[in-house]
Amino acid sequence: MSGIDYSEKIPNNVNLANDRTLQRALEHWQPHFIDWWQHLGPSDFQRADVYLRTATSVDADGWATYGAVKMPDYRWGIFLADPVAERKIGFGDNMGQPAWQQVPGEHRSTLRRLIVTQGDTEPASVEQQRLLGHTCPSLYDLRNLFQVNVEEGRHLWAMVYLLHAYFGRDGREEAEELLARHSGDADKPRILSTFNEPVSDWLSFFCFTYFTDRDGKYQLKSLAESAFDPLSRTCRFMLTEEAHHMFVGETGIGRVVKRTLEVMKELGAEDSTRIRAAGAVDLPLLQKYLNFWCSSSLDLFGSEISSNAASSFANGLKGRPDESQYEDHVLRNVSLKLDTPQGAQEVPLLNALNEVMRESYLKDCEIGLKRWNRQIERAGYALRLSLPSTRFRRSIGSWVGLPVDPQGRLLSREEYDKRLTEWVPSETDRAFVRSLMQRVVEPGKMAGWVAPPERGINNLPVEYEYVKLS
Ligand code: BYC
Repeated sequence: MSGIDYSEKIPNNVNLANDRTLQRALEHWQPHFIDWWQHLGPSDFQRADVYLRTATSVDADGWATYGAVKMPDYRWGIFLADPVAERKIGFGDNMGQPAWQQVPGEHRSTLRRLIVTQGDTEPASVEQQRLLGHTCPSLYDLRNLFQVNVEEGRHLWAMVYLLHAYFGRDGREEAEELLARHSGDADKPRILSTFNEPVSDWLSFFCFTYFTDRDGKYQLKSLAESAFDPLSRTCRFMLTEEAHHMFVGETGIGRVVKRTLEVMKELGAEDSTRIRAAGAVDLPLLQKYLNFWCSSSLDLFGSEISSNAASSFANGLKGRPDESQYEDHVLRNVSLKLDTPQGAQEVPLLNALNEVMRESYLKDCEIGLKRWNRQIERAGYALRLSLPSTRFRRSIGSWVGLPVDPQGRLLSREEYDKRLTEWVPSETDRAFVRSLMQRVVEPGKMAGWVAPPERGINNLPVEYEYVKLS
C-alpha cells in the first residue's frame, strides 16, 4: 500500500486506475494546475535542473529519491499515509465510533470549507514566493526554495484529491477556484490574511517558513486527528514534508544571526547603522521581521472565542494537535479563563480551542528563539530576540485593531501609530533589506548577509551545484 505508482499519469497510492471517473476528473484538472504553475509558480527557472527529493513511498524511508528535476516535470501526485486498521474517532461527541470513510451529509459543508481553506494556502504560498529565485543568496538556498514550492504544489494536489473524490460537483468547482484566487489579488484574494502578504525578500521567506509553515504544522496535526479518515491520512503524510519547510526557516534565521554576530565582532560595534553599512541585518531589524510574521501568523488560528472551533471539535472534524496527549477528549463542562480587553472571561473550553492551539504553537516557536539567543549570548552580547504578545497587531479575535505594543501593553492610538515602525519594518527598513538581496549563484558562495549552512543537502557538500541554471 505504501508504494507509489509512478507509471501513472498522476502518481498515486490510492488505486486511482480503479476509479475511471475520478481519474478523468483529476486528469482534466492537471493541465490547469500546470498552467497555473507556469504562470504563477517560480518566475523563470522552469528549465533549470534542481536537486529535488521526490517521495517514493509514504513510510519513513520514502524520501530516498533525490535527483536533478526540471520543476514542471516534478511528479506531483496523491499520497495518503497507510490506513490504521479499524481506526476510531479519538475526540468529540462521537468518540469511540468508527472513523468515517465517506463524508456524513450533515458535516459536508463544514468539512469542505476546512479542506478548501487548507488547500488555498498551498498555492498562495507559491505565489507569494514566486520572485525570490531572482535574488537567491546561494544555490543551496535556491534549491530549498524550490523544494518548498514543489511540495506546496503537492499539498494542493492532496486537497484537490479530497475535493474531487468526496465532494462531487461542488468539490470540482472548489478545485477550480483554488487556481482562480491569487495571493494579494484585489478582486479574488486568498482566503486567509497572511497569504496575501508579499514575501518579496529572503528575510521574509525565512520568517514565513519559520512562523507560517509552523501554523501549517499545527493545523495539519489537528486535521490529522479528523474523524474523516481520508483527510487524516493525507495530512499525516503532508506533515512529513512540512518538517523540511520549518527547517529552512529555523536554520535560515540562525544563519542570519550568525553572520550578523560575525560582522559585529569584526566591527567591534553593536551600532545598527554600522552593521547595515557593512551589509548585514542588525538584530533589532531582525526583531521587527519576527514581530511582523509572528503576529500575522497568530491570526491564522482564528478568534480566541469561536463557535466554529467548538462545533468542529465536538463533531469530530478537527481535533487538537497530538490529541492523544490529553486526558479529556470530549471537553463538555470544562472552561478556560481568557484575557480579553474587557478583563478575564471564563469561556467553555470547546469555544477556546483556537487559543489552546495558539498557545501550543507559541511554545513551539520559542524553541528557535532559544537557539538564536544562545548564539547571541555565546558571542557575548546582551540583546535577546523575543516573540511579540498575542495581543499585538491582531486582525482577528478579541484584540482586533487595538493599539497594543509587542509586550502586550495597551497604548493610546496616537502613541501606537507613532511608534509602530519601532516594532515592525518601516519602508526604510524594507528598502534596506531589498538592497541586500543580490543574487549569488556561484556554487558554494553565499551572500554577505547570511552565513553558510552547516551542511549540504542529503550528505552532499555545501559547494554542490544544487541548481544547474543553464
Ligand atoms: N484571515 O471562528 P473564527 C498552511 C475567518 S497554514 C482571514 O475566528 P475558525 C501553510 C474564518 O475563516 C494552515 N479570515 O475561526 C503554511 C471564519 O470565516 P467564515 C492552513 C480568517 O473558523 C505555509 C471567520 O473568520 N490551514 O498550511 O475557528 C505555507 C471566523 O472564524 C482568519 C488551516 O487554516 C484569518 N487569519 O478558525 C503553505 C486549516 N482567521 O468561515 C501552507 C483549515 C479566521 O465564517 N482552517 N478567519 O467565512 C481552519 O481550521 C479554520 O478555518 C481557521 C479559522 C483556523 C483558519
